[in-house]
Amino acid sequence: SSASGQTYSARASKHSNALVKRLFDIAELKKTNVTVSADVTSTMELLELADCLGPHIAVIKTHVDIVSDFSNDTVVGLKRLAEKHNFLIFEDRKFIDIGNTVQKQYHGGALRISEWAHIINCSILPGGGIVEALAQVASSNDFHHGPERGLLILAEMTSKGSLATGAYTTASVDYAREYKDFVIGFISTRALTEVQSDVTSATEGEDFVVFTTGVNLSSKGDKLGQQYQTPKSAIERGADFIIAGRGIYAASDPVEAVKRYQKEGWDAYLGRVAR
Ligand code: 5FU
Repeated sequence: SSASGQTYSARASKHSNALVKRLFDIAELKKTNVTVSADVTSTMELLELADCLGPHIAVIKTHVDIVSDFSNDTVVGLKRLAEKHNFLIFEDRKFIDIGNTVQKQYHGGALRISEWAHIINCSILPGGGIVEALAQVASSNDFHHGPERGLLILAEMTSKGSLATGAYTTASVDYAREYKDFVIGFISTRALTEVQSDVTSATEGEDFVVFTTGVNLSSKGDKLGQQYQTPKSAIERGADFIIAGRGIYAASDPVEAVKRYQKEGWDAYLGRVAR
C-alpha cells in the first residue's frame, strides 16, 4: 500500500533517511502530527510560543526574516527548546533563485539557516539546479556541525490563484525523485504519489513526507487569498503533517487550541491508517 496508509512507526522503520525516521518517531512518541507556524515578530514571542506549544507539536515552522530582533539569542533559544520538547525546526524561507545565490542564503548570511534548521523548502521554479545547490551545502565537508538536514519541495500553494499547479507540480515530484536523498517530501495540499511524468514514476517503497499548510478549524480563509481546510480534510487528502499558524497562535488560548489541532489531526491519522 502507499506510504500514507501506513503508520508513522512502520514508515520510520523502513525509511532510509535519518531525519525522516526521527520525524516519524517524534510523531509517534508525542502522538502529534501538528506543525505550528509560529509567525510572530519578536524573539520573546517566538520562544514563548515554542515553549508552551512544544509538548504538542512535532515541528515548529519559522519565518525568521519576520523576527524584528533576530539574533544569536533567537537561534540559541530555539535550539534549546527543540531539544527540551523534542521537535524539529523548519525554516519556511522558500528559496527561489539561482544555485549560487541560494547557497549563500542557506549557509551563512544574516540568518545562518543551515546551522539550526532541520528542514528547509524551495520552489523549483528556477529548475533542478536549486535542489542540487542546496543539497551540496547540506552535505559539504566544511559542515559537520548543525542538525541533520532535509528539503521539502514547494509543490503547491494554498493561496487563491496559485500557479504552482499542473506541470510545475509534476516537475516538483520529478526533482524529488531525482534527489531523494536530500528531498524528504513536499509542501502540498494532498499526497502526490500518483503523479507520473515522462521523466519519472513512483518507485517501489517511495515515501515522501507531505506537509500541508492552510489548515484552520474555524476559518475558511483570509482577506489576502489564503484558503483553509480542516485538519481532518488535510489528513484525509494525504497530509502527514498539518501546518497551522493563526488558528493556533492567534487563538485566545494557544495551548488549548494546539491541543484541539493535535487531537483532530491524530484522530484523522488513526482513521486513515485503519482503513
Ligand atoms: F507554501 C505555503 C502555502 O502555500 N501556504 C501557506 O500558508 C506556505 N504557507 C505558510 O503557512 C505561510 O507563509 C504561513 O507561514 C503559514 C500559514 O499561516 P496561517 O496563519 O495558518 O494562514
